[in-house]
Amino acid sequence: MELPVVDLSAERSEVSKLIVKACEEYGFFKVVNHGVPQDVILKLEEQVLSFFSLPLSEKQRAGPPDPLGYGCKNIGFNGDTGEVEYLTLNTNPLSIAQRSITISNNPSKFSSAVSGYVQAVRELACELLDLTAEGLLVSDRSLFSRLIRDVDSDSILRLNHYPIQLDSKDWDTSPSSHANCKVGFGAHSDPQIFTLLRSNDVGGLQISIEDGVWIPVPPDPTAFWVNVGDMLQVMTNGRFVSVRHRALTYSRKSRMSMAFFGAPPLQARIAAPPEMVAPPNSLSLYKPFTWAEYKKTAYSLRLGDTRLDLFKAR
Ligand code: GA4
Repeated sequence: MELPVVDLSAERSEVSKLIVKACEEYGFFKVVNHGVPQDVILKLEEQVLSFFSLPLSEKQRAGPPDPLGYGCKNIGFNGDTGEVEYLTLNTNPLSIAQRSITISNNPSKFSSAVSGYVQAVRELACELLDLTAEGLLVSDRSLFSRLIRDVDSDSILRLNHYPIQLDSKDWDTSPSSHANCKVGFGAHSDPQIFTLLRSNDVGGLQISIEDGVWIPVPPDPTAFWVNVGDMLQVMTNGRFVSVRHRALTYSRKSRMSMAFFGAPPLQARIAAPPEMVAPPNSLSLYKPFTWAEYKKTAYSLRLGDTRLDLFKAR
């Protein structure tokens, strides 16, 4: 199956239409010619690889995932697990600088690699959200991106490492064979607005459009994959659907991914703008709520639970 590809160097109105179509049909698309410099990506990748190659006790200096910090196998607070280790960081520059002290022996180098990446990827997320608003004919074109640009935005960066499976010597490495695969990160949708994901050249990511049918996403280290999150589903009054996805480990090579989760400030009220609640769908599907309320609910549930149902208007 061909997954949608958005070429950001194409004509603006075409791009905005393509994004809307992709978000309606898949809640997912690939972005090429995205403008994030390769050296910004590689600088972070180098730092992340050296972090994950540290002994466990040194990685644990970053603190337990509460939810920010270093985690290994345990996901969230309600018993979910996976074949993954990760580092989750707040994207605020001061917080990055402070955390870096516990993460790296060269904190200023680590901090500058993370900040440079976050700045470039946040900019890309905002550009994509402005194009989304244009494609949806939402009159306030920066309605979505403003939430992520806000100094109090609760956006986070998650660095994932899916280690090689030591018992995988006779595994089939072709992506179509999942005979020996394990779940790296189980099926879920992202709670935030938009997720921008970049990985090394190792596959494992899958998305699901139809219940129980998983589509493998081929790796492309030069591109970004974008997921619609729960908040964008709410703000488009259900026109976009937050995509269910998961990561499997079936390769002899380890997979490394970096995900930027663009989120609103904690106190922001989340609701669809009038254009999205126009006839013939004049009813708002969801009750109004704050991002803090939604996040709290997400953390009280399991990874794969459909939290949006709890916020339905009726
Ligand atoms: C999924 C998307 C992001 O990775 C994340 C995850 C978070 C965590 O790992 O701490 C959650 C998960 C994610 C959704 C439901 C809750 C919260 C684990 C979990 C069981 C950082 C996020 O924001 O939500």
